[in-house]
Amino acid sequence: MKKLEFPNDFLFGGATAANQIEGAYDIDGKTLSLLEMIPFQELEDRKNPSTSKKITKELIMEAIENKNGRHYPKRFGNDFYHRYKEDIKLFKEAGLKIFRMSISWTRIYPNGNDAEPNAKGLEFYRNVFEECKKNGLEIMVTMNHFDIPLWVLQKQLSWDDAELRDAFLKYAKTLLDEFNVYVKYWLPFNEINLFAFMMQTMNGGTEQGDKLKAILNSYNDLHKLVVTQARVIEYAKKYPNIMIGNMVADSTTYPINCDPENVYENLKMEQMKKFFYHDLMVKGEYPGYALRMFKEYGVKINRDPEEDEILKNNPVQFISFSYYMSGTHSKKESELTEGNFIKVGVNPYLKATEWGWQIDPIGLRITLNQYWDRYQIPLFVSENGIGVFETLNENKTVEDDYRIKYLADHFEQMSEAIKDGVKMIGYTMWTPIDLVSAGTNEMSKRYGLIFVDYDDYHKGTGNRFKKKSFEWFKNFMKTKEL
Ligand code: P53
Repeated sequence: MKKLEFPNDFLFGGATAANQIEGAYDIDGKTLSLLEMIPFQELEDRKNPSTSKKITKELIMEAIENKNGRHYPKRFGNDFYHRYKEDIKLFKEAGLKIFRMSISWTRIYPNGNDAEPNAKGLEFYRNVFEECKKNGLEIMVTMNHFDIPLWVLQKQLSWDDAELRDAFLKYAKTLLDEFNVYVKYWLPFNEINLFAFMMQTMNGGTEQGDKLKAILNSYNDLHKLVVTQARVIEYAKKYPNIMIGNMVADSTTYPINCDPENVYENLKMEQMKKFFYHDLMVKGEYPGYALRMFKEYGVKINRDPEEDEILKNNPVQFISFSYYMSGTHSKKESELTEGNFIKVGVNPYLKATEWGWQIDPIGLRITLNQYWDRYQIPLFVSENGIGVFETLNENKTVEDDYRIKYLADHFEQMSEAIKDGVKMIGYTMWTPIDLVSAGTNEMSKRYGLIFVDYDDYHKGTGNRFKKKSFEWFKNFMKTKEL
C-alpha cells in the first residue's frame, strides 16, 4: 500500500468532447459539423484516417445526402444528449470532482451569423451544468473541440479569414456571458497544435503528401488561433471568477542515444513540438528558435502589430495538455511506431497499446517538471488514458486491470511531480465513459471507466456498465492509496 500526496483541493476528474458523446446531431436546431461528416472506416482502412483527406464539395454533398447509407459515428456518439442525467450520476458515484466537456458550436449558432443564439442549445447545456452542480461536480469547458461548422467548410474559410474569427468570438462571448456562473475553467481550443494542422488538411494542404509543407503552412492558422484565444481571454477579464487555459497535445520525446548531435536534434524537436506553443501562449511572444526556423524554412505569418499587442497582454492563466504517450526524436519511417494518426519514434524501453501509443508514466513526471520550471503557472492534465478493445464478460463488466495499472502509474508520477514542487490544479482522465474515438472514429477503442453497449455501427442497447476500473477509481478517490 502506498499513499499518494495530492493537495486537498486537487481536481481529479474526467474529460469528454461533445462530438464524441452527444449524438443528436440534427436535434433542437443543431446543424452539421466537420466530424459528423466523416464516415466509419473498416479496420484495414484506418491507417489512412479520413481526417487526413481534403474536405471537398463532393465529400460534403455525399455526407449531407448520404445516398450510400454510410455510418457516421459522431452523429450518434454514446447518446449523452439523452442520457446525461444517468451519466453525471455515475460520474459522481465514481468520485469525480470535475467534469471536462465541450460545447457544440452548431447547437449555439447553427448558421454562424444568427442574430440570436439558439435557445434550445443554450438550454441543453444549462441543464447539463445544473445537473453537474446538483452532483457536486466542478466544470471545465472546451469551447471548440475540433468541431468546425458545416458553413465554414462550405465557404472554405480558414482562421486567416476574419469572418471565421469574428463568428468564433461572438460564440465565445455568448458562452462566457451565459455560463460564467456555472463554469470556472475554460479552454478556448482543444489541442490547438493539432487543430491548426487539421485546418491545413481540410484545405487540401496534405493532399500532395508533403507533410512538412503542410506543417509549415499551418503556422499562420496557429497564429490566428492563438490571437483569437487571447481576445477571448481579454473579454473574460470581466468575469474575475473564471480561469482560461490553453490545451496542447503533448509531444514529449527522448534522444535516441547520448550522442550530443542527437541530444540537440531532440531539443529542437521538443522546442518546436511542445514548448513553442506554451512559450507563445504563456509569454505572449514568439521565441527566438521559432523565428529562426521560420526564416530558414520560409514560413510566412500574416502578423500585425495590434495582434502582437493582444497576445502579449493576454497570456493564459494556466497550462493544460493531453498526455497519452511519449516517443523518441527519430524521424525515420522504419523507426516509427505502428500507431495510426500520430506516429512517434519507437522506444525499446516502453510498451505500446494496440494502437501503438507508447505508455510512459515517468514521461509525465518529466513533462510536468519541465513545464513548471519554465513557466511557473498552474498546470492541468486535461487528458490521459488508455484505449483498448473490450467486451462485456458474463458478469456484465470488464476486468480492465491494464487500465487500473495505467492510471495508478500515472497518478503515482503526478504525485511525485507535486512533491518535486510542481503546482498542479487538476487532472481529467480520458475518459470516464466509452465514446467514439477522435482519430479513428470507432467505439472499439474504449477508454472508459464505464462501458457503453454500442458497437462501431451504433448497434446495441446503449446501456452503461461499470468496469472494474470504476470501482478502483472510486476507492482511490476516497483513500488516495495504491
Ligand atoms: P483517440 C492524437 C494524439 C493525441 C491526442 O484519441 C489526440 C489525437 C487525436 O486522435 O486527441 C485527443 O480518440 C483528443 C480527444 C481524443 C483523445 O486524444 O483517437 O483531444 O478528442 O479522443 C484520444 O484515441
